[in-house]
Amino acid sequence: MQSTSKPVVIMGMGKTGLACANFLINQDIPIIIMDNRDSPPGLSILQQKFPTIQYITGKFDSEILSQASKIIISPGLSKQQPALAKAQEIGIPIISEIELFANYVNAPVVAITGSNGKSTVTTLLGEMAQKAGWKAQVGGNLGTPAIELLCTPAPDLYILELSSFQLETTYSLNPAAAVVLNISADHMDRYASLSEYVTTKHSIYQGDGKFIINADDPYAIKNLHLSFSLQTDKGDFRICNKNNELHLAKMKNDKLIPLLPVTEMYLQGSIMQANALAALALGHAVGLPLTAMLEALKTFKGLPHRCAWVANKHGVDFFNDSKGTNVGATIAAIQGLARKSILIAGGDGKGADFSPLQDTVKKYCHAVVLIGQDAPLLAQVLSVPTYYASSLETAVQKAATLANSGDAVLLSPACASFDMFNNYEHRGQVFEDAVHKLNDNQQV
Ligand code: UMA
Ligand code: ADP
Repeated sequence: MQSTSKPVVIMGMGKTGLACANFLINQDIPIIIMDNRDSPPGLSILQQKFPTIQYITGKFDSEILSQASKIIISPGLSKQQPALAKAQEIGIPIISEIELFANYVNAPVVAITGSNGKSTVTTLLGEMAQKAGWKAQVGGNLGTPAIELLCTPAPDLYILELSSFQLETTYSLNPAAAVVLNISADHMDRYASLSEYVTTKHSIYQGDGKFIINADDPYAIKNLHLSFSLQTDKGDFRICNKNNELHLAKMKNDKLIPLLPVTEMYLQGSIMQANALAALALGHAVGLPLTAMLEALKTFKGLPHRCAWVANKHGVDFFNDSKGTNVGATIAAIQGLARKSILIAGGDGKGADFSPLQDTVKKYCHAVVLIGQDAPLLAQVLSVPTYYASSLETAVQKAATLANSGDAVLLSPACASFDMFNNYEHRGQVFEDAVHKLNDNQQV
């Protein structure tokens, strides 16, 4: 990117805005940074670090935006902002932080998107690369902005989790391998239709890398380079039955090669098998050795707040799936447990249609305890007994009284957390604390 006298304008002072400011200032590129909140989270850090740059808070200034050399928009902001209309009209490029990264990166990139499983697959692939002795850096929507990864020497491989928000304004990433893990409705408060969301997800397939699809996903684009499936009769990476034991397997020259009995994976269940097959396909596409990848599957312990076991109280297992922030994730979590459960759900539903939850909840959950702003919308579509709780702590206590020995209590909200908590980690921690606080003598 050439230094110009016109500034790059950064919209948003969250993690992304801060990382972009840092990167561009180090490149001696003039910037202006704005946020429409009065006290955005990154403001004091920025002012301390870069006291001389221009900050605008409390609004987006359309005049300044229309004089930018380019605009870097944070993922939490939509391109449809009225303040961007003039800049769009005169053709000022509006790009994501990932596009900025694409302009500078000089090592291969693996790009991972999907409605669910992104963080898990990104982290797992990172562990596979590490086991193989490769230097890999993981980031993106996972937490560390991609552009921040460029501030240290280039690794052998970048592994990026990408959200649909980031993909909206990413045009030239050209990943060496890319996958859409699965698609179920999410962020319906941002997209006009499911098809707009699906198209945005599919835009990860850009450039000349190896593109991987989930052959079980009805929205998947057909006939790309590689596929994975939980079925035994399709997918380059699939499940097979050898000696009455299920294995992860791959197809090579029309022959099926069993790779690892699924029981040897540290994390069990079909969700994790799908994630493992996706990671194997991505690793294969970039040349990671198979033995190292399989070793990683034997030791990968997963991430917190994803169907994580918390405690057993009087025969009832409590699971924290606070990262279950959409309907698809909650269905997968309930099916993955596959046992009688009390579900705790609710929060900010992001405009979702909750009705796909109905059948799975009816099959496995004998009651649901509801929290948060969209609790009534969930109650409307569920056909099992529902109870309202005013806090997550009281929801845990109620669930404990409803559960019988041998049941599970599952926090999998199908909603974002922002109506009641700072983020999903905060919600998961409050849940875990409430579970640990349940009186061991209390009848459950
Ligand atoms: N915001 C404003 N005004 C502004 C700027 C932001 O109100 O001027 C609001 C946004 O609407 C949003 C919040 O501030 O509610 C944060 O937005 P942001 O774009 O500033 O977020 P960052 O701190 O830069 O974090 C972003 C991702 N956040 C979002 O996409 C909302 C983080 O993903 C990501 O880890 C980080 O960049 C590094 O890449 C979080 C997330 O929730 C985990 N992602 C969504 C998801 O996984 O479902 C997509
Ligand atoms: P993401 O980064 O896409 O949000 P995570 O790996 O953080 O995905 O997992 C989020 C939620 O999705 C968890 O609640 C988990 O139980 C569920 N999940 C993980 N992998 C899958 C998958 N392959 N299919 C459906 N749900 C999944």
